[in-house]
Amino acid sequence: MVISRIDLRGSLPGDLRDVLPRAELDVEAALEKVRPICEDVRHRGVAAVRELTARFDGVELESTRVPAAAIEDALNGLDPRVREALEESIRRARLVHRDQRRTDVTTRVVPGGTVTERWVPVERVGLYVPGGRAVYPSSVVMNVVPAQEAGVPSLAVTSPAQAEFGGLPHPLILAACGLLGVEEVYAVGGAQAVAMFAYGTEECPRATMVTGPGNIYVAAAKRLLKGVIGIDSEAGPTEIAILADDSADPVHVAADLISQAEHDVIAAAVLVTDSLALAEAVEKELPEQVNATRHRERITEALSGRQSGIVLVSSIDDGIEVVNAYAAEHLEIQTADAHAVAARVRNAGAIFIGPYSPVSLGDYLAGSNHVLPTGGCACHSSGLSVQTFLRGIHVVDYSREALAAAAAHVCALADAEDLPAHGAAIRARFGWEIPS
Ligand code: HSO
Ligand code: ZN
Repeated sequence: MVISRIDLRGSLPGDLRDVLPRAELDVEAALEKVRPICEDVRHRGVAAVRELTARFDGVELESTRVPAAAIEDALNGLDPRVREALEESIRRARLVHRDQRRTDVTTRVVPGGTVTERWVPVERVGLYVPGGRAVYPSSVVMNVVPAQEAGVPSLAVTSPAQAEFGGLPHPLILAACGLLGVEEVYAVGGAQAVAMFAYGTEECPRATMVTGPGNIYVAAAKRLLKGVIGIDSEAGPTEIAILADDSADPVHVAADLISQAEHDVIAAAVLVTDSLALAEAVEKELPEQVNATRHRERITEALSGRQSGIVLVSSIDDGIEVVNAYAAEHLEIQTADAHAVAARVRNAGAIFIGPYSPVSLGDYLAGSNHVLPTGGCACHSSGLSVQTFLRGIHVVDYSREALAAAAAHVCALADAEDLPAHGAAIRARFGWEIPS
């Protein structure tokens, strides 16, 4: 296992993004494949969804909706240890997400003139949960909790039908739905699931928004149908960056890099350090830990891929510049003064401070959300939150006097933009005069 080294000691290049490792995902190429699928669901509804499920998942669905009894059974069959952990994960996530709720704010702009920003949840959310290799009940928690705390009135989950589970989604997914009180679940995956939510079928009412990670076809369908339906940000392969100095423990650093490389052969693990000794110790530690772990092939490929590497810098100041340019999904700070260093980070999906806040904690139990911007999108986007499911509606309320006081300015701007009918809409209320 060889992780590459990028030596940026000396001066940093002008555009750091050119030299930093990063995977590229070609969603565009999948668009042509998903277009006919989405059209089919649009025109033929549930019949198309059933046919596509038979073709792609090898399951003949009687109904696309999962019966309540199946959710109940999954819950009853859930390992008590996992149940307890999921319950605690839900409890902590609720604590954090409940505090994100915003209150309506009314601003008195002028006497008799107010603007209120009213926060209103979207009507109905469809949540996509992947099946196959990545079965993540924790992601069900991370998507459902913010939607529920936002007050979304209607919430449905969909996950691919699995032949090995009698044509139902994976039982862990169903059990997580049961624990979260989600009763509307579908056994539909792929692009057809996104189309099902976007257009609605005889069995599934259309949704206003679809969220959740998925494979490249799910991402392509979301891109294609954006506008027909609201989407969250596109989730790319997971990333961890660690900014560390010689105070960091190489055993922890290696373990944390490996933990996220475990997700996918295209997952990214990047260590940024000013300590050659730490870099060397981590290089030595990585193969030892990788060899001892179950998914060693996948991890080896991820760590030796061009998206991963150890970046050597001459100071932690330079390291901060590097991690800000990289804008990692997850950023760990393992330096002597970790809080002060973290305070200077401007771009990251989530920041994990010090030796006892590893990303794995955040994946499951910190209370923070693990659906975070990838691929450098952390420089302009945030992770999933209650805010994702809310819209701020401006409510404008002016009295006759307050409108009169604004009339001349409105008319001046309307004239300047050659939109006289805009001004007329004001003057019509005052006998066609501009009140002075
Ligand atoms: N690290 C992933 C989330 C996850 N980890 C789910 C384990 N299960 C992306 O943040
Ligand atoms: Zn993870």
